[in-house]
This record gives sequence, structure tokens and C-alpha cells, in this order.
Amino acid sequence: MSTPDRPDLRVAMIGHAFMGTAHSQAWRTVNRVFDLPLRARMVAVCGRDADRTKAAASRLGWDEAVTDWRALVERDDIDLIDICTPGDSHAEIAVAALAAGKHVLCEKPLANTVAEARLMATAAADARARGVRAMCGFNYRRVPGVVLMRQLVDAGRIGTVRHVRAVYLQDWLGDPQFPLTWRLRRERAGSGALGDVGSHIVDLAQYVTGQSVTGVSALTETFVRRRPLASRSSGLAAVAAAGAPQFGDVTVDDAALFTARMSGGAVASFEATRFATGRKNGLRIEVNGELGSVAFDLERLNEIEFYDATGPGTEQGFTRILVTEPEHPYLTAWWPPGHLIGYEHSFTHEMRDLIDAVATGTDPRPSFEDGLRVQLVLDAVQQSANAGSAWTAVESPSTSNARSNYVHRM
Ligand code: SOE
Repeated sequence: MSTPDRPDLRVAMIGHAFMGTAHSQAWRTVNRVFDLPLRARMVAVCGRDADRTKAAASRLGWDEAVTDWRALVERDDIDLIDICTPGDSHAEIAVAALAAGKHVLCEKPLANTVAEARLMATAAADARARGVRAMCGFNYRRVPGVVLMRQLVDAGRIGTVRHVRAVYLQDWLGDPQFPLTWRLRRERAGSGALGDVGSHIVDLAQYVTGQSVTGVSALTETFVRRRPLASRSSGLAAVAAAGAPQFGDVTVDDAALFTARMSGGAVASFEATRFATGRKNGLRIEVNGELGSVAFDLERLNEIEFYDATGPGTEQGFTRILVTEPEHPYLTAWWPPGHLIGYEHSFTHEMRDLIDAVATGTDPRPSFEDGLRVQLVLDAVQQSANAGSAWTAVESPSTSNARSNYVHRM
């Protein structure tokens, strides 16, 4: 309940599948763990199907279930809209919500296209002037070990950064009979492994080093080009029911690999795939500098590796740092040292930082502009792959032509 010293932040979430479930868990937990100036209240969840949304509301802890997002973003009893839908609706929902004065959290990748992402970044800049906040949900930035890596790099502990090596490896598409879900259709998802998991490692590389990707040479591959139609989630069920072919085209990449240059002189390599047999959710990033290295592996989420090349030669070697001390980011709020945290905590930390930003009137990061920066890299990767891996510069995030580009595209 809202109290005078701790008013409510009234939240509504749109979409209630995997990400909606992760976000709900975080909204339920955040005020129980962190002492914050606002208390998140889970007012409503929105979905297309009334019965399924009602079931989700009861399972995930939302007071109400609704089906009309347009009416939802206009409501006076909502302060913040959390967008957990596929990428094809991010821009429309976010722009409408920001125009209606609602703070917005939008899942990654920010959008399906650069034009949409630019429009969203412009809307966020306009909204900021009215005290309205917007954040893009790259949750891995909120893993304590990842924050520690950034702090070490920022403090100069590894010196000038020379290399970034990042992979995000999954294997859920290895079976050619796996059905054609919305994630495999360009019009819904924008791209495949590139946007879904490649976006995370691009964001992490830019976040940890403080440098941006300036150019890329890329290749993408779609190993299985036709798949059985899914019953519901692909949105293609109607075609199947009408007696049309039972297979549909995969219109996104299964894998994307690219090399890159970064603004501070570092060189980088990235690999994003859904065909790395045996690798379920393998995110790994290593940064090598003149004076040392740092590395993170999501399968060992509570640790990082740190190599300090400035110490005596006889004592050098990678040190495993267990990131569970109260001095480590976010960890005072959790368990005693050595008591581990997991994937879902990154979302709770995301909500913590967003609530704090709203309450203190500061801009949360990653901002929509940060999301746009990632989108520009993804776009350059796509262009380079289309041009036989030709070197492709990453465009500037300047948002000046956002509206005209978007309208023109429609
Ligand atoms: C895809 O399988 C996915 O769920 C991504 O969409 C998430 O962003 C990533 O964290 C895990 O993998």
C-alpha cells in the first residue's frame, strides 16, 4: 500500500510470455529486497487473449488483466509501462506511452529497425524534457560481476583496451523440426540470433569498455530455411488451418559472426548463434588491455576472472573473483558472502535502478539512445553480411531525422 513517505509507482506490463514472467518476478521482488523511495504496484497486465491474460495475471501477481494496450497507456492510474512484447510492437507502444506521460521500460532489442529505434530515442528525448523516463532492458548489465568488470576497466586496471571477444551461444534451433515461431520471422522479430542474443553482447561490449562499435565486417547464416508451422505463436496458424503448406520460411539469421573496430582503438569479435549444439545460454565476454584482462561467463554468473599484469611475474595468473561481497554492486541487499544469486536477479536490479531513476528524476541507463546505438550496430552487421562481409561503418545515433525517416518508411 502507498504511504506518504513511499508513494506507489503504478506499473502496467504488456506481454506475459518468457520476458513478462521474468519482469513480473522482478516487480514482485524489488521492494522486498531494496529500500526504495517508490513502491512498485503491479496494477495491470495486458495481452491479446483475454483468458490467457487473466490466467497470467493470477499466476504472475497482477491486479488486473486487460487486452487493449492503447486504452491502458492512456489511463490516469498508471505511471509506468513495461513492454515485453515481440519487437514489432515496441515502437508504437513506447511512443504512445511516452506521449501519454508514462515512464517506459522496453525489452531489448529496442526495436526491429533503425528507423523505429530512432523514433523511440527521439520520443524519449522529448519525454525527458517533461520529466518522463525511458529505459531499454539489457538485463545482463545488471549482473554484479559485469558491473565490476566495467568498474575495473573504468578505473584503468587493465589499461588501454586492445581486444573484446564476445559470444552468445544457444542451441534451441539445432533440431530442423523445431517449429517456426515468431522469433524466426523478420516482420515480428527484426532479425534472428543477431538481434535476440547478438544485441546483448554488443551492448555489453560497449558498456564494459565505454567505447562504441564504429565499423563491422560480418557474415550471417540461416542453416534451416523452412520449418513446420507452429500451432499458435508464429501467427501463421490461420494459413495452416486453411490447408496451405505445413511448412513456412525462416526469414531471419540462425547465426551471425562479425569482427569490429571500437571508438577507443580496440578490435572486437562477436558470435551469436542458436546452433551451438550443447550450449544452452552461453554468454561469454573477455576484454584484454595493456595492463590486464577481465572475463565473464554467464554459466558462472557469480564470478569474474581478472588478470593483473602489473604484479610480480611469479604471482601472475587469472584470479577468480567471487562477486558476492557486500561491497560488490547490488549485493548488500541480498545474502551473506558466498550465497549465490542467479539470472532473475539481473531483472530485479534493472527494476531497482529504474525506480531509483524515476524517484530521483535522473536518466536511467541503458537509455533508448543506448538501445539505438546497439540497433545501429545490428543494422551495419546486416548490411555488411548482405554485401559479402564488406567493411561497413556504423551510423551515428543522431536523432534529428527520426520522424521523417519513420513516416517515409511506412
Ligand atoms: C532467447 O532465447 C533469449 O530468451 C533472449 O531473448 C533473452 O534476451 C536472453 O537473455 C536469453 O535468450
